[in-house]
Amino acid sequence: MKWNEYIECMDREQLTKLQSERLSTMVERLYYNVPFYRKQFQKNGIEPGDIKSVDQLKQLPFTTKQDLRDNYPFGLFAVPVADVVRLHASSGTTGKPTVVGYTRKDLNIWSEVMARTLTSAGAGKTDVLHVAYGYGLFTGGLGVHYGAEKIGATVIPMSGGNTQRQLQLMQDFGSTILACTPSYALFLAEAMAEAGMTVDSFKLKAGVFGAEPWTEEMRREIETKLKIKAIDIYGLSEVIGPGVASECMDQCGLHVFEDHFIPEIVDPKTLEVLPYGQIGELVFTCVTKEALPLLRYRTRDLTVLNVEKCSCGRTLVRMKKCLGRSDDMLIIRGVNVFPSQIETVLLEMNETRPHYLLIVDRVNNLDVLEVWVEVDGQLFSDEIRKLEALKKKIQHNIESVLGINASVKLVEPKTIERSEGKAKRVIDKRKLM
Ligand code: DLL
Repeated sequence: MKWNEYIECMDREQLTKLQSERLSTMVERLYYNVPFYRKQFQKNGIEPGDIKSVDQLKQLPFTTKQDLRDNYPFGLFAVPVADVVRLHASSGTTGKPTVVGYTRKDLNIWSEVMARTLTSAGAGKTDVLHVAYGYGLFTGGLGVHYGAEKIGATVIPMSGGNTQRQLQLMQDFGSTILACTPSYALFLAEAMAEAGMTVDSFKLKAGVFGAEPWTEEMRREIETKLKIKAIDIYGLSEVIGPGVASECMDQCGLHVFEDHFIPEIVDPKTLEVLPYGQIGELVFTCVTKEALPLLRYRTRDLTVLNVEKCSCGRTLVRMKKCLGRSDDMLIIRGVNVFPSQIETVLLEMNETRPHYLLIVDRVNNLDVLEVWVEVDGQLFSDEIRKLEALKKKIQHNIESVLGINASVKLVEPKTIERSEGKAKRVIDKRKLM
């Protein structure tokens, strides 16, 4: 089943034409409405009206997370804030979050692409959709929610946490589709077994999992343990949230909703555009959004595009499961974490030395973060109470800035290995790629 067969199976020539028309209008809008882009266009000698086709995308400037940060909070909006009906936010590279805005029309686009996503995972009007993605500034919960309502499914807005209650309601309400991060899906499966519940007492048939990298092995494990079809869904706040690309039931790549978000693959070092089939950094240009239509936004996600028609009949280009990142962002329990954010927290406290190490692991299918920090040797000869207090303070500050729970280990000077080149700040034991 397809939600929008006309678009999803469109002849590519016709699709390119549609993209070109939309891009051309968008460039003109940005020229007049966003000073940041106007300046860039002028610098590159681009006049409104110059861009007429997607082939000219490469003439346009890139946009990065840093640009969003420099224009925090609303500087890149292309409409007055009064026309924005919703804000969401995700982690920035340091203290300030990345803020994204939606007009009413943007929310409609979002529901449309999420309706396509859920339909391609086999969901429909008769399904009961259990949403365990977080509701709030994170785009996961509300993004799935609106798409699910659009297709007429029965939505359970659970949000995260309280695993026992999640399982109980899933069982009582006869949920058929589960929406959460893949690691939480595995955690639920395990909790189910521990609670003595059998998977056959549930009605689950599929899950839409994303927001963090996961492997084919994890997919197999989820599918076996929960007896469902596990569908990979991809998105990022800056582009719209979930609903940028989604697998179909054939599970051979994620269809990019490129009538709204035009993808390119570039070499992350030279920024040169790479042909289909080559691995590189995924870049998106939004051609229909009103509030925050970014041009050539560098996602930092590494993948490959495949333009061959899918066995499901869709002609939309497919991206491979994400293969890694071209920066150091980690995703811990669905939260985007940059090592630099933790560094800022530590340095601002002025009570530790500038040497730290982040150790990320997965225990019982849940991510855990341990932060090792060097402190003055003197502290170790002081009362243990002082050490404990400092540990708690660091933990608290990390939690209040990043919203994640880290366990902190204070260590003596020189415990953390020094490197001659780039400092190694992260040990990720999860093997997600
Ligand atoms: O994670 C949006 C989302 C919510 C997607 C729910 C899917 C489901 P952000 O918090 O802005 O948005 O994080 C975006 O998460 O650049 C990727 O690095 C990573 N990511 C998202 N989906 C996947 C996926 C949401 N399916 C960042 N596989 C992106 C691997 C993913 N990584």
